[in-house]
Amino acid sequence: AYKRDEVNEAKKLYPIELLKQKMFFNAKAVSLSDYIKRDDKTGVIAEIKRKSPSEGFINKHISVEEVSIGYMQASSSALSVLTDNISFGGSLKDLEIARKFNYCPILRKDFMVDAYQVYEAKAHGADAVLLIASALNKSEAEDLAGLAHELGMEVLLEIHNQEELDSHLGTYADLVGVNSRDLKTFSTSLETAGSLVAQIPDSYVKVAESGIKTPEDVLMLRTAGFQGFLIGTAFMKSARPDKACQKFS
Ligand code: IGP
Repeated sequence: AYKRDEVNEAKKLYPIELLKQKMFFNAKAVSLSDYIKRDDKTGVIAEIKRKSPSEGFINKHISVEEVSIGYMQASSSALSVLTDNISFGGSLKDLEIARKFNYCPILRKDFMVDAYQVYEAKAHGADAVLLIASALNKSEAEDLAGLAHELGMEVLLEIHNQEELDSHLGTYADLVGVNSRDLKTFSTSLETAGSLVAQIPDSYVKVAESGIKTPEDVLMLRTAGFQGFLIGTAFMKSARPDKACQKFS
């Protein structure tokens, strides 16, 4: 619910007309699904996340510039930047810094509930947005996805179970992410992801999200049918997230 208030505040301070004048608004986006499929990349979407509801503070001392560049030097396919401040300690500033220093697809990771946030994502340099099935009904998800596409961005639709897959499939997503973390209990189970991936049509790029700790996990998930691997905590817990990311390349 705090998202709605946050968005309404932001709209007053920075109306869409102003967002449209920002430099990145008219920049051409880079395709997240293409980069995930490239064979000179690892398929890893490397995440910048300072804290989380399940872990508390993960890493207070990062430089977004250094970490993002290091992630991409480790042959990652893309970056994911948390922009939610209250739960994850991120900001649109983080997104912009990652953008300025990298030519690669960048996912804006936040709880998207309003078209305004899609404009915001584009204006601060994102190439793709995350839409969470559990937070949006199908028609809301379709509206936001339609706008993202209009602005040249791709859409990663996040699901956690069969019901969400059934109710939201057909939403104009480019990628479908299976989140192994149960957002109610915060526990992760990679088996959940493995059993759901077979149900996702091949027209979508399939991304495994959360709880991935080792290169062996990635191999297991790739064998199950995933092409992309969204990894945050396993990298950010390290004093050198970029070095931790290199172990996956
Ligand atoms: C990364 P992990 O377990 O590697 O830190 O997970 C990513 O999947 C997680 O941050 C995430 C997330 C989300 C965060 C997935 N979906 C939705 C906030 C909102």
